[in-house]
Amino acid sequence: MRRHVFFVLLWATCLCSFAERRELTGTFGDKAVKAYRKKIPEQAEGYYLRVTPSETVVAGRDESGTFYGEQALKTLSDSSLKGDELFSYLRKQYKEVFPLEGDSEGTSFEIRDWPSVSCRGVIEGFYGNPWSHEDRLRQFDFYAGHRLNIYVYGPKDDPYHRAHWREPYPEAEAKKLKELVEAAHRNHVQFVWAIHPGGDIQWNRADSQAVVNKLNLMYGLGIRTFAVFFDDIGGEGARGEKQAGLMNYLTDAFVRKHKDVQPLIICPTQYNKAWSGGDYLSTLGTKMYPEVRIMWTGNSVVDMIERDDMEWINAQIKRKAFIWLNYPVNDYCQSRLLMGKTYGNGLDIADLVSGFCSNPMEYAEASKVSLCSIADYCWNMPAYDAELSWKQALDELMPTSKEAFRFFCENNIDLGKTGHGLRREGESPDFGKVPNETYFSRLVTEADALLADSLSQPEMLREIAPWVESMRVLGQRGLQVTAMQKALGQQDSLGFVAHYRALQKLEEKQKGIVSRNFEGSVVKAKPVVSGTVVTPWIAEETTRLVKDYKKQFAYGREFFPQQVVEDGLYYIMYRGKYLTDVNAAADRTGDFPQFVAEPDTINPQRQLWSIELVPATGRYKITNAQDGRYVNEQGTFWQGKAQNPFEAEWHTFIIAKTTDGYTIQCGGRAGSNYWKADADRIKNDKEGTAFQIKAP
Ligand code: LOG
Repeated sequence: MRRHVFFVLLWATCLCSFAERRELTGTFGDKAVKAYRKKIPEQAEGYYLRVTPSETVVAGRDESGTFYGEQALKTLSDSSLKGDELFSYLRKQYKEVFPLEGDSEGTSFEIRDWPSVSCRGVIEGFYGNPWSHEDRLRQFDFYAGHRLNIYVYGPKDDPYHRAHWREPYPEAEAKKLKELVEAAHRNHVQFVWAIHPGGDIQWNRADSQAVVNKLNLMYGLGIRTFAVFFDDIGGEGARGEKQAGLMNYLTDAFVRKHKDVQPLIICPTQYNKAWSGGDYLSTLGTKMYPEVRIMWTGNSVVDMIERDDMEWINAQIKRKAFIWLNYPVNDYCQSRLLMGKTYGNGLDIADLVSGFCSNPMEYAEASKVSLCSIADYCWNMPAYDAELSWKQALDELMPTSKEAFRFFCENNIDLGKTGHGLRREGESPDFGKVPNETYFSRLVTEADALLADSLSQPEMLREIAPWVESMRVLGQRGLQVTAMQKALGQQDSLGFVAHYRALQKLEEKQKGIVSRNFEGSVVKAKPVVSGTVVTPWIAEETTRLVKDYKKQFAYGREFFPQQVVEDGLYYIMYRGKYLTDVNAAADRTGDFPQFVAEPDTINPQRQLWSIELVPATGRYKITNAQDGRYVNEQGTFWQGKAQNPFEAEWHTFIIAKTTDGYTIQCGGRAGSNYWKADADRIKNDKEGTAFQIKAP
């Protein structure tokens, strides 16, 4: 019985507080843990952990291993799990778990744990506002808790990193950096300082020496690992053989002159497959000392990494690439926060990388959602579960408003279309599953809940506040749209217009929300929430409702934005000729409308065109009144052909008013060429012609 009470108390309170319990902590080679020598994993940073009612043992392979072991013990001490629940939890979190026999309560176990990737961490490598000193200090504490062990300092907009790389840091800044380096090392985080000289470097002795001088200064601040970046440059600086020469020179003249400096890291100019070509990569591979680590972002700038990709690059560079993952960085999509799951990287690449770093957002706290998962992934790659890791991160980061934060993150997942092509699935997963009105109300109430909880996680809240406010207004807009739907259903034109005007005010308000609106900010951002799901839905539904309304009512028209061309039937004319569906309903491949001089008195519909704003694209669909065929971007009819059904993305046009008529321009997937009158038909051309669009 006494024993029973002991067990319960044991897990209910802190393990370590029990006088009865023997605690052993040490690192391989220490006397204290000698008895467990054989159980300690071989891998660097690994540890052995043993927990029974009467003892705890932490034995690390090295100091970091002991550090991580102690942390694991601390985490587990707070747990109240036992038996199967405890073991299924442990198996998800640690590499090897062994229950210990003879414990009826099921709370005794051994763990052997070690990292999958030896260098795991973060590269502050984005454009925009660099993290603040406090941001970075908080990051290092966080890395310790998540077993991340490397931080690469390379914010593009730190002048002493890039634009003025030759110049020393002013004293005050140098002092801060020194503080950072110490804080990093205390947390078992390697601090790498990067220089970005490629923009204007001269390949001569003086500039090679300028780099050495700067590295020496940084050495004086306590930095022991260095990187040289050549990304996003052209011209002289981009020459592979010169870069390789410099890296070798720095290795000889600097790295090898110090006993405690680690091998260099380079970010090459061709840092992804899409941008590679010629013999640049193989030059680095053969000419640069093999110990120099080479960074790589994958098949493109922003990409997730898979095994085949690693095999390709490693063969080029004759070493294991050091991954620079451009996620969750949002410097190329600043209106979005990337708060979703971190998924898509292969679970079988650990043996092919020399390191794995994430380039985060300039929002240090918000980035932690993804960094938690990067940490899980790098520590125990084969067992990585993106969904589970994401959920754990959310609970950890906003413990007092878990539900609200989860909902917020669910509505800030995708980045929309960008030149880099990455998309993220699963935004606003419940939209359309619950009644819209319920969803919109929830956008408002969860935003309120988060804003009201600004004290518990003030730094996180400060960063996400503009998006939270935007989410709130988005919900309010949604509620107005819902009210417009109802008003239209009830033929209530006064109500409809009143809600429409309220909606417009909210739109203005939302447009006025700005993030990073402080003095000295390098970039400001206009928050967009659920930019892939709810935001476009509201825009489209509004357009659709207004169009419907205009068909039925005259009241309040002045409040709606005027369309360039109101929906209706028109002649499309060029130099007095009518665009005509000469083979109406022929539906032949390649059939096209032609300009005809005479009005068609027998089939006037052939010369009439329905022009209609399509809410989904905000562009116009142009179809013939006689047979409903649409004109495509080539000025040709294809409707009815199975291989080319109408697609708003391709087949809607921007109509703009000019001094002598209207231009008709492609958009979306169809590019940006214009309709050009060419002899008697329309061609697709860089330059457009002005058409007359006239009501009959
Ligand atoms: C930059 C990086 C930037 C990222 C995303 C590398 C190696 N360099 O296109 O500083 O944050 O893409 O915009 C980059 O990725 N250039």
